[in-house]
Amino acid sequence: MSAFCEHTTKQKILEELSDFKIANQDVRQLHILVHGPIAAGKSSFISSIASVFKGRMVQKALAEAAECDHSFTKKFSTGKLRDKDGKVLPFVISDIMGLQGAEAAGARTDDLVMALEGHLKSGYCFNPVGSVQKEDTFYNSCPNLNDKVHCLVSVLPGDKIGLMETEQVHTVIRKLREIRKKASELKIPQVVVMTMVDKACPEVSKDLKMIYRSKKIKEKMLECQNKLGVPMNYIYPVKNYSEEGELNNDVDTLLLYALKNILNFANDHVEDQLDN
Ligand SMILES: Nc1nc2c(ncn2[C@@H]2O[C@H](COP(=O)(O)OP(=O)(O)O)[C@@H](O)[C@H]2O)c(=O)[nH]1
Ligand SMILES: [Mg+2]
Repeated sequence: MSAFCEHTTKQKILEELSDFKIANQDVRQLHILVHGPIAAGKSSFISSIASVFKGRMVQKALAEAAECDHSFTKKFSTGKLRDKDGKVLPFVISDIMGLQGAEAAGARTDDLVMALEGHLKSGYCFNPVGSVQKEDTFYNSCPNLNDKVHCLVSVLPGDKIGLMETEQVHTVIRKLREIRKKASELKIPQVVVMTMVDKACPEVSKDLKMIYRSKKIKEKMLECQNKLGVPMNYIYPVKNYSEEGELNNDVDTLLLYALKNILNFANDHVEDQLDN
């Protein structure tokens, strides 16, 4: 199934999600961790999701990871999301600073692994030079299921994937694969959200409903599959809100379709923990 069929209209997904029940009482909110290269559209994805639920545009800066005291670093933040009636949504999405091509720049893979395991508290400042220490105020020494990550989302830019084969790109991809490997060991479900579909294909830019018919988009999704080893059916193409002044049904539908699947996988994961 895909977005834009009769079962997956925006309204149907919103109704489904308004009845959403977390499958494990130990979990207050499902925790989605978003990672990926710098400028892949991670912050935009979070603010776009926030906008869909608010029913109006939410500024990216509000949804984005706050700056730390020292420049260039970002805080690990897991802000609450609310719907248009102010009700807190049953999930949080963590925003982190992007992975960079240089070995010692951007978020550190060991910090991301700490985040997966629930050791990073919201407010932790990423430090490209060293990872979190046990003495740090923002280190959680005994995380419970609620603190852990329940689904890992790799955000990749559809317009750039496969174009640049530089050393930096290889380093970013290697970091992404390392984190995915760790997530697999922890049995955390994983998906890819492929952004910038409007930039990757002019036809899709004109009409988002063309997304599953576009050869270019299919090619880019295959690239994602090959680069990261994620099967095609776990790759969700989306267009984030970037310059729009108001919401658009097709944009919302694609975003909601990706989110619905992410939440179902996260819920399966916490349900599996019931038996442990
Ligand atoms: N055209 C288009 N622009 C996007 C999309 N997603 C993000 N952007 C723009 O790409 C730039 C980087 O996005 P941002 O969310 O800051 O990336 P981050 O570094 O991964 O958090 C911003 O100027 C966004 O407005 C998209 O799907 N389509
Ligand atoms: Mg960002």
